[in-house]
Amino acid sequence: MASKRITTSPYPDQKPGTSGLRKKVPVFRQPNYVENFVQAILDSIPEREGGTLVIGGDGRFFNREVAQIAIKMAAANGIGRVLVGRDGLLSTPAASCVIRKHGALGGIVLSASHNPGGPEGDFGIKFNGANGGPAPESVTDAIFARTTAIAEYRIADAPDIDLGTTGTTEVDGMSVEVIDSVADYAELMRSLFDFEALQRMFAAGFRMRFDALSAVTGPYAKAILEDTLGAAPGTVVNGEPKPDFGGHHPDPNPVHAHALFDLMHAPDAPDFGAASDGDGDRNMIVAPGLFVTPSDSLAILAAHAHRAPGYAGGLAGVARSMPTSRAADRVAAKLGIEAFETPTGWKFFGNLLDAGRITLCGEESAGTGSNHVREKDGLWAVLLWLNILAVTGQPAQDLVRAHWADFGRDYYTRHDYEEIDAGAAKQLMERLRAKVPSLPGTTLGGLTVAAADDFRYVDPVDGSVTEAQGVRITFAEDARIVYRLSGTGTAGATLRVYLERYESDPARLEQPVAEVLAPIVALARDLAEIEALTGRAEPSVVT
Ligand code: VG1
Ligand code: CO
Repeated sequence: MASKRITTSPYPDQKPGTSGLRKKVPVFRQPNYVENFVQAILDSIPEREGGTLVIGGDGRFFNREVAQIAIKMAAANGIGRVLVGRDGLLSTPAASCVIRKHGALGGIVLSASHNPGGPEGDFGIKFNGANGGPAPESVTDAIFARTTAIAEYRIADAPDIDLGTTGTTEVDGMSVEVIDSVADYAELMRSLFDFEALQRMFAAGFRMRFDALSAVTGPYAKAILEDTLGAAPGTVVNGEPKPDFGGHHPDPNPVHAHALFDLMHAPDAPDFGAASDGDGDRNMIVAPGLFVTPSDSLAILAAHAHRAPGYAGGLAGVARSMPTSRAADRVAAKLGIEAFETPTGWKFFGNLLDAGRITLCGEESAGTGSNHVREKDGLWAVLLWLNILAVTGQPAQDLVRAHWADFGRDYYTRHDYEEIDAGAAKQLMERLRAKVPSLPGTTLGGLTVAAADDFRYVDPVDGSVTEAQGVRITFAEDARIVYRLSGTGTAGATLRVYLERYESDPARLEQPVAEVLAPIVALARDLAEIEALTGRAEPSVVT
C-alpha cells in the first residue's frame, strides 16, 4: 500500500450536482483529480472497514481506467470486498440492484448518463449509498468538503486486475469479484414481471425494436428480451456498448433517438419501440405512430401497474419531479393514493421509497422507476409496458388513447437552451424570481396567472428543505410554464423551459402538440426575455 501526496489539487471548482460529479474527460484526466474525488468518497463512508463496495459504469471512455484506480484505492482504504461488473460495466439500475442484493456499503458509479462520451466527451463519478440510491445532499456536501481538505490519498501498489473474466481475485488482501453485469438484474426483473406471458406474446409474433444507442443497456436488453423472452434476433439494435457511444448522443428522446422515432412512424412500424440512455436509467417509449411523453408514460404505468405480478397488490403512492406533467397526479387521485411533487433528480424519491410512501416515480426527462431499486430504470419501464400490453392484449397506441379518454391529455413539451452564458442564465432566473410575487392575478398573452413561485420542497419524510428548484407559473386555463437551470451540463449553463396544457374535451385530444402549446411557448419566451438575455431566438433542443 502506498500513500501518495496530492501536490496540486485541481478539484474542486464546483460542488457535485444532483447526479454526482460530471466534467469533461480532460478535466478528469488531470493528475490526482480522480484520486482526490475517490478518496473523498471513501473517507465519507462510515465504518467502511471490511465492508463491500460495488464498482461499475456505463462503459464510456475512461471507465476501465477509473475502475482500476477505484479498486486499488478501495484495497488501500480497508474495504473488504469489491464487486465489479465484467469489463467494468454496470448499468446504473443494475449497480443499485447489486448494492442492495449484496448488502454493500454503497457503490461508485462511473457515468455521465445521457451526455456524449469519448476523449473530449463527458465523464462522471457518483456515489450511491447502502440503499442503492444516489447519496443525499448531506453526504455529497461532506464529500465536497473533504475534497478541499485532503492532502493525500491511499492506493495499493498492485497491477491492474483482469476485468474481462468473471471470478474472484485479491488486491492487497481485499477480495475482488468480477461479476456478470446482467445476472442479478435479470433475476430481479424475473421476480417482478410475468416472463411467461411475455414469452407467449413474442412467440405469437409481437415485434419490437429496442435501441440501446451503443450504450450500456445493450447486453441487458439482449439477454432479457432476445435470449430469455424470445424476441426476434435483431430486436435490440446498437447493442454493443462503445466508449464513444458510436459518436451518438445517448439521450433517448425524439431528437437523439431519431432512427427509432422514424421507424416507429413508418408504415411497417413494429408493435413497440423503446430506447435507453448512456447508463441505462432512462427510457423512451414509442408506440406505432405515437410518441409517448415520459410524463404520460408514468401516468399510464401507474394506472396499469397492478397487472404485473410485482405490483399486483397496488401502489402505495406515486411521485413525479416538479417539471413533470400532472398526468400522474390524476391517476393517483382516481386510485385514492398519495401523489408527491419533488425537485428534479432521483435522490429526492429515495426517502419516499425507503419510507414506503410511494411505489412508482418518474421524471419528464424519461426516467421512470419503482421501489425495486433506488435509481430510475430504463429496461424495467420497458418490461412493465410489455407486461401491461401482454395482459391487456391492447396495442400500445390504443392504451395511450384510452388513457387520454379516461383522464384527459396533458400536452407537453420541453425547450432546452444549451450552453448559454452562465452569467446570462443566472440573471434570467433572478429576474424571473423578482417578477414572481407580482404575477398572480395578472393576464399574460390571454392567460390568467393562478399561481407563481420558486419551487421549495419540504421532504415529507425527514423535513429537510430544498430551496429554489425552479420558477413555476400556473394559469387558470390549466396551463403551466416552468423554468430551471440544468444541474448536469458540463459547459456553460442550460436553461430548461417546460410547457404544458391540459385538455379534457374528448373532441380536442388529437391536436398537434406544437399548435396547442404555441401561445404558451411565445408567452414563456417573452416573460423570461430569453432572446434579449441569452441571444438565442430558438431553443437548441425541443423534446
Ligand atoms: C437532468 C434531468 C433530470 C435527471 C438528471 C439526471 O437533470 O432533467 O430529470 O434526473 O438529468 O439524469 P438537469 O439538472 O440537467 O435538468 V441521468 O439519466 O443524466 O442520471
Ligand atoms: Co442516465
